[in-house]
Amino acid sequence: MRASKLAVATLLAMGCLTAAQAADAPKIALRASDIWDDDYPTVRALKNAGELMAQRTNGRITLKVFSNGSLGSEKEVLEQVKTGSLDVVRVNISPMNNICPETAVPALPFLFRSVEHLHTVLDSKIGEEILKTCEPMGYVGMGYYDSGARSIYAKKPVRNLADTKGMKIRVQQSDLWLAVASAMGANPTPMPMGEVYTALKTGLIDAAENNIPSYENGKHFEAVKFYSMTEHSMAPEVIMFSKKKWDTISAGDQAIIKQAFRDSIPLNRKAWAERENKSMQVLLAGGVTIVKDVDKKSFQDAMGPVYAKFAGTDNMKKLVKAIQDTPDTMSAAPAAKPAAAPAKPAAKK
Ligand code: GTR
Repeated sequence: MRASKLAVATLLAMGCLTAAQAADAPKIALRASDIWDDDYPTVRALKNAGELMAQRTNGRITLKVFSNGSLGSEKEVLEQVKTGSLDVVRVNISPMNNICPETAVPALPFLFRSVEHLHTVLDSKIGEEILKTCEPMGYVGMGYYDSGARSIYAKKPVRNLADTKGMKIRVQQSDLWLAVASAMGANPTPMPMGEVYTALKTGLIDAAENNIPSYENGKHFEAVKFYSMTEHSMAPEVIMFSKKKWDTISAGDQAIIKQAFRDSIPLNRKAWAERENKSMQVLLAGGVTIVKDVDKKSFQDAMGPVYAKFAGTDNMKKLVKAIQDTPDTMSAAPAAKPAAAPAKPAAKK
């Protein structure tokens, strides 16, 4: 199929294609997976990326998004992306932790100081460097989407470290998360997101931890009614492209695809902020108690072993320090004085 004159002109202007390449450019029909429904901010953003690709190539490159986990759990679809039977996944960064260890860094407890700090780091070369470490494992990182801060929800309020002692808590399928929950004195049970609702309902687990929209959209609030603002991690979402597929795509088309994902990030961030508010209203109307008087320091002080184990190598230490030294906003970056890094990493939403 031939690209339209406009699309060709855009590609040529972007320096992506030679005229000969543009005339012969192949049709590319990509497939992506997400566990959430069509209204969720990650899915809306993936669809936006697809629209941008299609617009910019006059429909030559398309992206079909399979929502609602119809292609499998995050661990399963990551496997499909590795073998090349699926092109793109949007997952939380945590299921990547055991695949490429540097991805544990942005999931580390109490690392980011604010949403602005998180965005500044992810948009910087640190964010890019972390994604790059996944390429040898078969995943080309397209960028990050928002996921807010994760907090603990249970049948009872959690106000300090003593409250999580012995608690059976669901964690994501990542060694980092086993360590985080163990450092809280809890008994971690790793399982895919799709099994958490039933596990809470049947009492297989006492608690789980996630951001507000996941607690709401997963209907977990119907099973356990106390959401305690531990805000212990801001593990972001990631978009991963199959390296196997990527290597079959021309450099020009790669640039168009990556740019489309990048350009979908603002929509995601806006939709995320709105969704957090909307989900909070649903929770309050659903009888949830939001526990705000949480002694976060008691949790933060317990995370030493997690940092020792997951940020122990020179490279990981360097990444953690670079993140702590990153100012909250880019406009603060040129200041001669480096951002005051907290003695211990602190998370505040
Ligand atoms: C959510 C994330 C999902 C999934 C889930 C989990 O915040 O959006 O992709 O990773 O957490 O805890 O499994």
